[in-house]
Amino acid sequence: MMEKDSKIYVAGHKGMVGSAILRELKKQGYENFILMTHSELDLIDQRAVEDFFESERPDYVFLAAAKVGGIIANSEALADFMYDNMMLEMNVIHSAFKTGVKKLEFLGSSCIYPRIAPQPMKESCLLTSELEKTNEAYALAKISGLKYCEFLNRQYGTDYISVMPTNLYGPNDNYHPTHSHVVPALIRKFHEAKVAGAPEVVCWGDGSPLREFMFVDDLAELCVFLMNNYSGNETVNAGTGKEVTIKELSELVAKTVGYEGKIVWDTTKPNGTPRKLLDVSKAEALGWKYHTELEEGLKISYDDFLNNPMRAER
Ligand code: GFB
Repeated sequence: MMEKDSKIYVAGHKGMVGSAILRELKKQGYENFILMTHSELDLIDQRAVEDFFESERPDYVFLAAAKVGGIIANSEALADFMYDNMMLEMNVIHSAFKTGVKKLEFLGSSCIYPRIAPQPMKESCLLTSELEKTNEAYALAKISGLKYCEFLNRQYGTDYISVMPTNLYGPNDNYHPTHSHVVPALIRKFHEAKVAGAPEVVCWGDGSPLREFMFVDDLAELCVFLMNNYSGNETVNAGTGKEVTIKELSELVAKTVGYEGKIVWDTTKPNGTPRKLLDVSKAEALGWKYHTELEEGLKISYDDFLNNPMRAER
């Protein structure tokens, strides 16, 4: 169990997931944080990361830093997604190990599971068949991170855990027009179309893929819960257990934003994996359940977009 004054390092605290974990920790009364921005500490720089851990010696680490992006960003920059994520994970996890961090939690993604896996996907389907090609590099990096935690536990008896969230959205998301994930991309597209009075909005693919979306604050609650209540080599899935088609999502975002024009589909853009629904029975058996429904989470996200215009510039 973390003490309220334990020294906690949240890697990636400026991002959507890291900032949500920090909010949750503060809400629960934790107060002793080590926080480094990207310009203060480049996690890809092995020497810098080692020096940082040597001098700061955190008790607990949440590893939420990652190079992330949507389907196009992933598929266009396969090499960068692999290198940046592998390097930063190995640097942080290894330095944590060398300096005796009590517990580390590594955050991954549901894209670690095979493209065509039995649905909903259990933690045990990891590495049972081929990965989805559009995010193969990112998935391989995330699999390496979770396996490195497992291998340290097995070889050296550490207490490092991992959690694999489904598609996330929420405050502090990245609203880049082409490189973001589908929820922030659609919030921006529909908002800009509404303001411009545009007759139609173009969405990618054919609208048929099924996706599960979870509000990031629900994940943050689970992350803190697992740090305090879970130990084990197998990862823990984090999701809602509910899915919608991308077409249904687009209609919901249009409604949230108040856009009444037409939605058209650009089938030259990839659909990605046809379906990726997580089996969340393990997290539920541990005593956690999501609580923000998609409609409500989208309203909060749209407010965040409206109140933080700089986000759209990223
Ligand atoms: O969120 P997204 O980029 O990633 O796309 P994935 C989800 C679905 O939404 C795809 C469609 O079928 C897209 O074709 N889509 C429709 C759009 N319109 C848009 C749009 O304007 N922007 C975007 N981005 N999508 C990612 C992985 O896969 O999931 C990452 O690439 C990561 O590795 C993440 O794991 C959670 O769900 O397909």
